[in-house]
Amino acid sequence: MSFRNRIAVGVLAIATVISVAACGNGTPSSSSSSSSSNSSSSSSSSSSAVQSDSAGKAGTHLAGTPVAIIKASDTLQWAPAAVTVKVGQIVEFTNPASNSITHNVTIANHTALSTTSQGLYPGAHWFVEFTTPGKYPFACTIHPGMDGTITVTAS
Ligand SMILES: [Cu+2]
Repeated sequence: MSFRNRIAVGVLAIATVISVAACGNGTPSSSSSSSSSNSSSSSSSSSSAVQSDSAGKAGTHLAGTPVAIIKASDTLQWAPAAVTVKVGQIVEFTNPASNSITHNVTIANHTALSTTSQGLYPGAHWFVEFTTPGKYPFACTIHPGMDGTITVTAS
């Protein structure tokens, strides 16, 4: 009688361990596979340091070849100050290494597309790609009057 009870308890205990182990194996493996795909996608975006908002994306590197290059000058101007590109095309801001003044690229109303506090130092590049047509005024906020406009047309 007590021997049978022990067997029953033993079987029950084993069954419980198996079901807990199976459940324990299933949950972490599925969550780790989803979290690893999450971390790989977030690490790839953070390694290229791409910022974005509803109007487009920007960063120190963007995949693709720029179709327009806007240079900052030590005479506190952008050259050219006005460019027209299509949706999906890349605009490059550059401050040639031969310059001595640090500027910044501030896209009006689009903090996410603007340079970080590091600015556009001599030798730096800043790439912007718009996904929404429109007129995008930009400026170097360090130097009043150093501004321009990017016009983005539909592709
Ligand atoms: Cu400037």
